[in-house]
Amino acid sequence: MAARWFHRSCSICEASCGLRVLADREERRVLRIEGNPDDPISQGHICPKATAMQGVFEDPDRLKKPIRKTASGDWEEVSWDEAFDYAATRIEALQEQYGNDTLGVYIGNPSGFDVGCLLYNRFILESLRTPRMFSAATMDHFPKLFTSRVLFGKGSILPIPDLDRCDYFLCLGGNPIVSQGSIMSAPGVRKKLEAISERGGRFVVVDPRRSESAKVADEHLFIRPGSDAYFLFALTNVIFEDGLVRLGRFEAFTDGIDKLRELATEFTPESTAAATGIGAETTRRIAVELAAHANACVYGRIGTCTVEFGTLASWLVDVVNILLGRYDEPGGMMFPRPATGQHEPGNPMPPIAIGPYKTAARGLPTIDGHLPSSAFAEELDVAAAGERRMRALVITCGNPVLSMPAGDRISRGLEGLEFMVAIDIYLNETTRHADLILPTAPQLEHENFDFLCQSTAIRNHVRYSEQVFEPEPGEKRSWEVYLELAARLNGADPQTFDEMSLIQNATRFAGKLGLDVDHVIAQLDPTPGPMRLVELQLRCGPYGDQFGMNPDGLNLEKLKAARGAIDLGPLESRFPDILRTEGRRIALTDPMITCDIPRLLASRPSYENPDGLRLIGRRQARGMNSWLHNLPNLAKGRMRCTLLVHPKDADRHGLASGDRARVRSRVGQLEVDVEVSDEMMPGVVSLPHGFGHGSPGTRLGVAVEKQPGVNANVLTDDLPLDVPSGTSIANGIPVEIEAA
Ligand SMILES: Nc1nc2c(c(=O)[nH]1)N[C@H]1C(S)=C(S)[C@@H](COP(=O)(O)OP(=O)(O)OC[C@H]3O[C@@H](n4cnc5c(=O)[nH]c(N)nc54)[C@H](O)[C@@H]3O)O[C@H]1N2
Ligand SMILES: Nc1nc2c(c(=O)[nH]1)N[C@H]1C(S)=C(S)[C@@H](COP(=O)(O)OP(=O)(O)OC[C@H]3O[C@@H](n4cnc5c(=O)[nH]c(N)nc54)[C@H](O)[C@@H]3O)O[C@H]1N2
Ligand code: SF4
Ligand SMILES: [Mo]
Repeated sequence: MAARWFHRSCSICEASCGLRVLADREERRVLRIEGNPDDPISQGHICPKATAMQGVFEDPDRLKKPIRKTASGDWEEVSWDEAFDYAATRIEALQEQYGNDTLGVYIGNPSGFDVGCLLYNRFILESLRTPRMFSAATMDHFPKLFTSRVLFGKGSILPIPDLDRCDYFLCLGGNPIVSQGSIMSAPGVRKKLEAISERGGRFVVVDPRRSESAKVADEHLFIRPGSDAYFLFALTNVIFEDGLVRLGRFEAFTDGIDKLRELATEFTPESTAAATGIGAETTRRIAVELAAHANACVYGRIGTCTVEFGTLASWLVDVVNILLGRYDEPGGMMFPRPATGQHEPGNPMPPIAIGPYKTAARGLPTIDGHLPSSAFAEELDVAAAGERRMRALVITCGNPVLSMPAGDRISRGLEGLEFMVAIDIYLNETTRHADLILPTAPQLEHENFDFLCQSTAIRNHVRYSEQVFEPEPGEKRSWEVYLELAARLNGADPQTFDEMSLIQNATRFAGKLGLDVDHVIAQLDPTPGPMRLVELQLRCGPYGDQFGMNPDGLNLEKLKAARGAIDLGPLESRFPDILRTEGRRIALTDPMITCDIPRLLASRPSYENPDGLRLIGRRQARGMNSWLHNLPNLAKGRMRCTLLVHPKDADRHGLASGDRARVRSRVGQLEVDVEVSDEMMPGVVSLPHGFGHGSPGTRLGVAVEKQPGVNANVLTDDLPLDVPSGTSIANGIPVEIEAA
């Protein structure tokens, strides 16, 4: 058969661009990958990382069969049957001996881009029977989930900038030009940002580095890392003092405004200027500009989350938008309507569960089921966690050695485990410590559905991804691995397990519409796997055909026939109907958040000290966290893992571009090449994360040769936390530098 075009999305980042892939199935060759010009959402946009879809598929280093570590430390291929048996037997034995929580689980970022992982991870989580659950979220957007959970009742009800209609975009701690947008799925984001100014609006970036986004903005303000909460509080203060509050519809269901006014009195533009580095006049002007623009939105990302006051900063983003009447209104921050029905009106959710499980070393509680990633290293460490330490671990789609705080301590800790399984496609810095690696088929070898970005997209849409190639003989898709491992742990048969879940889901979804469950199941494609669950949710969802009750509605057949996204229109107002709080009210000053204000006040002097250096991160256009450096196409070019230092700081420390610097934090040190750059705010240095690829025993030939770099997270202190949410602090780490 000749080659043909396949339509699917790029599942590397949140933009989820629509692609078309020219491939010869029989030859198992990709001939071309390009942006799908007919996709109504991404309109042909792609970035260099789209080639990773092919690169990963072809990478000779990618794992295809389960491998087990031998007594001599080598790897041997084993059958899936042996692999699942080995995993289940060891996990059960260790849990029997030490208790269920001796097993830890870590879920990494790529699992969010695979509908198989998303819809089947509950099988694994339930079967592993342990509360010791870690994920990349607490090194990422957890403060934002936390504030949405408190204010709106559900973590996934996230405010998304209505980028196409806003006339003022205040972006704090995000660099969408490089990240391609996060908690803001907006393929082709550069054009959308440029369009704001072109239509007479204003784009303002607040960032300790003159980032790629700052360079296309109308205005850039340097801010001292970690200090956004002071700046946002000062904006709040001006909004009250100048009488700019305009609650609009929210007045009817928002509580705590008077209390908020009182809380903001401590944070004037003058009293916060020394901490933020932003002059009082500028803060006042920004507040007035925000209020003067009819369609302003305030947006915060990584730089407002993984910082000392991540929860307060994320909350204050909510506060400012709400006070100015910019939530849930066209042109402001809006709330998507997923076609699979996650954000339809429903009963109130119980408050955030703090605990009951607590870590062994520090007694840190689970927060809505998540343990802080900063506790990961110490929970592996016998000196810190003692007898209750983790002795076994399941990691899926994650590389905590490079992505979590105190990476070198994690590496040592993993070495001490009695048993570790990694569900991963590479033998890398983390998985080399495993006893067993279970690979999953790469994206081109399975269908997909852009599930998560339905909650983050700037326009409502759905997109189906066609499978390009069959998995190779012996390869399994992620959902099959999850399901079969779970079944083995339960002594059950995977098919029965899967059918049970289908019936449960069908009962829930069909029940809401008053449909007969058997009738619904009979109409679904019987092929097992995540797509029949997607079909069920889609058809029962807000745009669905409701199994015949709404014949013009969506179903999987129509979605497949679209060969790209189906545009479901601009975001629309959804509040208060979708609130999942008690009485559908927003408690703006919930103590779960405001309890951290005294800490913010107490810390102010530490931000006012201009002498110390603080370290921040830096994402890169040709990488995705730690895992695309092994693709020749993306790894080529000069070494990217460099330390950016402002000329004044470089002078002070006797450093010039090309020199080696030693960087030291409370927990670690490393040596790295320096690049002197006035992009940096004085007093701030920047190092990208996700590098550090030279460890023995990995199988990442290209990464080690072309972009080895150093592991920035060796410097990330695992002790301090954003207290309410337990999120790690990856930005604003106090460091010292010297010539190496
Ligand atoms: N210092 C610092 N640290 C950070 C950050 C920062 O800004 N600064 N950012 C944080 C953020 S936002 C995130 S999301 C985390 C990411 O942290 P992680 O999710 O732990 O790390 P990744 O680098 O994304 O690693 C992804 C892993 O998944 C594997 N993988 C890729 N595709 C597949 C697949 O299809 N199937 C399977 N089974 N495995 C796959 C890769 O081989 C790799 O091992 O890092 C965090 N760490
Ligand atoms: N090419 C590429 N794209 C990616 C990724 C990648 O690794 N590479 N990773 C993906 C992932 S997992 C995520 S979560 C998203 C993240 O998406 P973004 O948050 O948009 O990406 P970052 O580049 O981390 O942007 C953070 C910005 O915050 C700034 N900053 C640091 N500290 C502070 C601070 O205290 N205050 C303020 N105001 N700013 C600060 C940094 O200088 C940086 O410019 O990107 C995703 N997209
Ligand atoms: S922007 Fe993201 S989704 Fe789009 S092609 Fe690049 S990596 Fe893929
Ligand atoms: Mo992330």
